Amino acid sequence: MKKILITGATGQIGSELTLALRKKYGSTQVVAGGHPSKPPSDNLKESGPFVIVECLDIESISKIVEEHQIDTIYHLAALLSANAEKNPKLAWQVNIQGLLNVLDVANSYHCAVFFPSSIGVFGSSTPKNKTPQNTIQRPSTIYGISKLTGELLCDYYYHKYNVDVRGVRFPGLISYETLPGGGTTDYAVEIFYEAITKSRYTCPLKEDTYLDMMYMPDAIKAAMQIMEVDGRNLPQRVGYNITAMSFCPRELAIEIKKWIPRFEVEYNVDKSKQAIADSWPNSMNDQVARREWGWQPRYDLPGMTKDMIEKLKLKLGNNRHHIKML
Ligand code: AKB
Repeated sequence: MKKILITGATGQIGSELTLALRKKYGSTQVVAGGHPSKPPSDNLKESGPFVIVECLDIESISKIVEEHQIDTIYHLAALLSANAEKNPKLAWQVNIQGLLNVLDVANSYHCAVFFPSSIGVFGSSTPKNKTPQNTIQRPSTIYGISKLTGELLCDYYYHKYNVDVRGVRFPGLISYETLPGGGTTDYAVEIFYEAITKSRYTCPLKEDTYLDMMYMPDAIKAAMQIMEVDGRNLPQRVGYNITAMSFCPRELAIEIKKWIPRFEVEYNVDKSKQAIADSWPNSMNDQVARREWGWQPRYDLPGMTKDMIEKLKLKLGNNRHHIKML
């Protein structure tokens, strides 16, 4: 039976992954680890063990792993791309030193590790369309540099110490439970909140900026699935390209308008976010993940949009008089 620790459990992925893992393995088997700066929701705290984990303090991680007899760590704590650009040194500390600490603890206590990488590992010299699994990687953002270094560190710990590290390159993630924070792809979540509450949205990216995206249920499925397959079938191990859809803000707005006809988008480009988005692929090729461990997304753009609007409508309650009946 797995005993799991999740770092960054109060974040966008962690808050949903914790509940999904508790449903599968039992609530006492999954320890949610949060940072003091981001308190847990009632649901997260009440559905199983919650601890404060400070990833920059290796003792804090070891203590929890030992006390709870952890054998698997989902290491989600990280700074996202736009925030990382504002504070590159902190991003390096959190994203690299934090990962090194987790890998060292995993090595000492024989834990498996899940490492979430990102489309950010690619840069402007990478082929932009259907970006292959293995290709040119010269990221120009500190976030991308930290994620690419993270992938290499994971490879190193696997080959040198046999630490069972696995991971994927997530695209932008869209969800209704917990807001993302400080990412370049956050617009694809914010747009739904604003569409429902105000029927208007001011987008920080140009209307024709294509990026890979994924609905959270698919991201959770990927994170759970890759940790369950036989490791001998994972020659790539970390940094698997995975994607579910590629769209630009204009196409997302058209899809939302099908449900909220009065919805309007204007564009006020944030230069820093646009530069980051322009350096990332338009779309990734995820054939290697499909072939090696059976990766298969469920949600496309229309399916995700319909579900997001249905779920957010329930969550946000009142302000939904402009929404066409689903
Ligand atoms: C970000 O925008 O920084 C993240 C990512 C694509 O890794 N959502």
